[in-house]
Amino acid sequence: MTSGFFGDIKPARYEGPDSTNPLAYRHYNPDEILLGKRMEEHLRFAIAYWHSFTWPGGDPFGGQTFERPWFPKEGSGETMEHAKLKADVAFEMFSLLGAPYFCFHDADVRPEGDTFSESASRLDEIADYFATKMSETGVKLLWGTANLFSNRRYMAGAATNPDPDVFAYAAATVKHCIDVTKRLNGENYVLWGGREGYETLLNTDLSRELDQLGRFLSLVVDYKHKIGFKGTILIEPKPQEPTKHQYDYDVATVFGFLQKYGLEKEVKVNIEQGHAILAGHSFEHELALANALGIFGSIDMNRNDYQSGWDTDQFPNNVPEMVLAYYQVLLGGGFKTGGTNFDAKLRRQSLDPQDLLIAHIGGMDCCARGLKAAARMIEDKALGGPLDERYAGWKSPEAQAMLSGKRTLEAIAARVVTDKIEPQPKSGRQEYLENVVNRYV
Ligand code: XUL
Ligand code: CO
Repeated sequence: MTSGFFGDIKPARYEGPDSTNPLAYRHYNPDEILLGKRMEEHLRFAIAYWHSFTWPGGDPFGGQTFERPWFPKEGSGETMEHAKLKADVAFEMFSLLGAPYFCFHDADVRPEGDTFSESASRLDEIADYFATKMSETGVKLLWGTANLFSNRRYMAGAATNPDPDVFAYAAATVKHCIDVTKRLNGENYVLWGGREGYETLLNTDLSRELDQLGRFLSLVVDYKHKIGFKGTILIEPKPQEPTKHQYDYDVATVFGFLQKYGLEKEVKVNIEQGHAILAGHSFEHELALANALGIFGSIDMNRNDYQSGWDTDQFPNNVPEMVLAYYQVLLGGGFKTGGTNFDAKLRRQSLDPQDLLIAHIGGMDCCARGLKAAARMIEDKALGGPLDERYAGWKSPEAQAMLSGKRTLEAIAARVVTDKIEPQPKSGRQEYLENVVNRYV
């Protein structure tokens, strides 16, 4: 028995590029093999619970636009019955889409209780409900996380709050959410530092707050090992929203932070497309940097409006950009425990149940197109060949000796004189390479 929310819509199938069926895949073909691996295993799609099932369609100028049978009537609170109906519909959607994973915050899935213990026991009850649905449908948990930003207790931060009681409450919350994530065989645990930042130095001790955040993360890592949680701990960088100065601004900032607290081998990053752009980078820059630093974990896939400068969390639809993103994912060896989580929501006028399906199907298809093109570029060494050529000079024994520390500055200087070295500039061939990429898109 289904909830009936999606009417008689049938599961989305791959129908090939010529299909005009809005509820079919034109590119996402889970069983298609790319670089020796099934497409489903490359992409590891996950659905974000919060945007599709919890967010009511509000914006700063207006409230709820979506009417969902699991939303409480105006003036009344969410009950566990609402939360279970929401779970029923969520799992129906995962199955209709053939999405292998989902992700959730504690606050998305259960009504907040009057006390910490009441909130925790409600989450446990929903986790049991999830466990049954997960075994019925085969849908798995990509990651769990705690919402440490919406409740007013976190307005001045969670781990970085001036009040140690808030630090303790947040620690207890994360401990419980990791327990639940482990119980549901989650493959990662995410920490997005929603309010871990500040508005003004007039009331902020920045150095103390960084130490608090470092301690908090160390506690989380220690606990993970203590309970034998095999998943990856992921930090999700984001600049300037909601606080003016976020401590986890971008990949480079997060790496510096991890190194300072000795955690760079323990924690990886979950990189979100829109957050990368807000930080003044491209998505592929953030991915390439995380690969270079050895901290790449997972991605939140979406897009922002390039004019508004907000984190609008739209569904991705720019294939040329996605090719370059998946190219970096593949170069790094692909996802291990991570995956492609749609941290994306409908526009608030998209009221219909099928809008939810169409949005995800379109996003999954764009990812599949990006991945297919990226895989062909790797097979053909379309960019790898020219790149090898560009750096080929470094293969010479003298160049290797400079790089490995076998030459002093004086020795290098002497050789420039004796060998009469006068470097000859070579073309970077950017336009040629851009044209090469366009052949694959
Ligand atoms: C906020 C954001 C979060 C995290 C999880 O911008 O991306 O939804 O992904 O807390
Ligand atoms: Co995100």
